[in-house]
Amino acid sequence: MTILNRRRFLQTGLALAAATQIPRLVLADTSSDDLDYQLIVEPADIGLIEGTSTPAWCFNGGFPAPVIRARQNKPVRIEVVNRLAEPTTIHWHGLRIRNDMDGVPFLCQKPIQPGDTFVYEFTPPDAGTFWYHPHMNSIEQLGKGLVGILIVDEEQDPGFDLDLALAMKNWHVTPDGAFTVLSKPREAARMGTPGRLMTINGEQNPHYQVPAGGAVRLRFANVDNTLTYELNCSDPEVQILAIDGNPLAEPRPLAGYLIGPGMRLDLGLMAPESLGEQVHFTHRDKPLLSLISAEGDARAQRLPRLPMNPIPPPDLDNAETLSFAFEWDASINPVNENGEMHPVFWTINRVAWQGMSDGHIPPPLARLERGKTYIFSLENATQYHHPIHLHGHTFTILDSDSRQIDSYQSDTALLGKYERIRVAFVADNPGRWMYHCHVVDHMKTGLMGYVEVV
Ligand SMILES: [Cu+2]
Repeated sequence: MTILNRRRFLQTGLALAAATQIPRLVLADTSSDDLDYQLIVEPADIGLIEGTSTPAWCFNGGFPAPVIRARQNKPVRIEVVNRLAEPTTIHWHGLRIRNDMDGVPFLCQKPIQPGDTFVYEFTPPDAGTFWYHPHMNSIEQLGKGLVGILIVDEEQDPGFDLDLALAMKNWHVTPDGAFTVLSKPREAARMGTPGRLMTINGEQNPHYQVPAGGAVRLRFANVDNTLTYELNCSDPEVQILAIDGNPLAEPRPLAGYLIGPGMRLDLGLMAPESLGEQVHFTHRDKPLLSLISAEGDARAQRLPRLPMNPIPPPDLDNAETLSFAFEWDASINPVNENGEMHPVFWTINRVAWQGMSDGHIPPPLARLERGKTYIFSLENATQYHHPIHLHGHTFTILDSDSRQIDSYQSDTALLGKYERIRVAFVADNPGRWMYHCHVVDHMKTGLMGYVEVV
């Protein structure tokens, strides 16, 4: 058995494992003090299906993208080099950082032009599982592979024996590895255009070795454009430790949890004691990945607990409620400056997002007073799921009109069919913050806007 040392895993672990297609033991990296990264955004041929090649767009020439590891309350500096033939920006999903580092073109920064570089520098206040992706031409840039996991390590190592980052993506490719159409209007008007090749870290149903009897942390991140995963596990003892980056006060059972696009789930489990025993994860009836108990260094006696993040508690007694209705309306199909029809299907409070450009930024959906608590009442007036994401803030999910929700903290609220969910947060981060559905087909056909904190 190969045991990679911690630093070597950070640099090569996932790429090496993907290339050799063998079961592997990967160790947690919680000791890194090298917090500077360079991300090169570039076209690269990758092998998703054996014997074929897919003309993807990648970070640093491969998939999965480098797992960025930052540390809570420590600055991190990431240089982005754009080697695409079109502009891009990078957004750090779920991080409560300064507005000018949030990576939204025109609203927060100028687009990074082909050949140009931009340095992002921020200090994450919260520990947990986050992710990064462009915020331009999202159907194509995310759909072709520009998605990566960002981990913010706790100030004190919680003490897992193994820590696995798991990027969930359903690729729009044929059996020959060629891309199919990433977005079809007919599908964009419904649940979004689904991919066909279900992968974890770019592999179909991978098998990972875990240290027998060890405490394992699994960081699932749904980096897909469209699909909501329904996650189940063969081990009934598996626990949800954190949702969307934020630890729970008490762990919860997994029980078919729904992970919408943009969302994350940290699970904890004790690996089986007997060598060779397997644990399986599925999406509905489809296999996602398996764990195999192997010899390894298992020191933890039980599942470690995670410290809560310092999210400011909402002041519900003095909160202002704002209502947002997410609706379907295909009657508006504006023509762009080139005379092309741009399909629009979705609206927020009857307004469809028309996009931004240099010198043209539409008005905000709401202006929020800095320091004040807001309750957003999110109403899904459609039969399709919408994972509604707010940038720059972490909200508390309060309740739903159609199911029991135990309150938790999140940046993305998954609205089910005709469901209304209320979320609350302190508008403490000044700037203009995107507020949109994370089904990329929906956000690109109207379901997007922003709020301004002043
Ligand atoms: Cu949506």
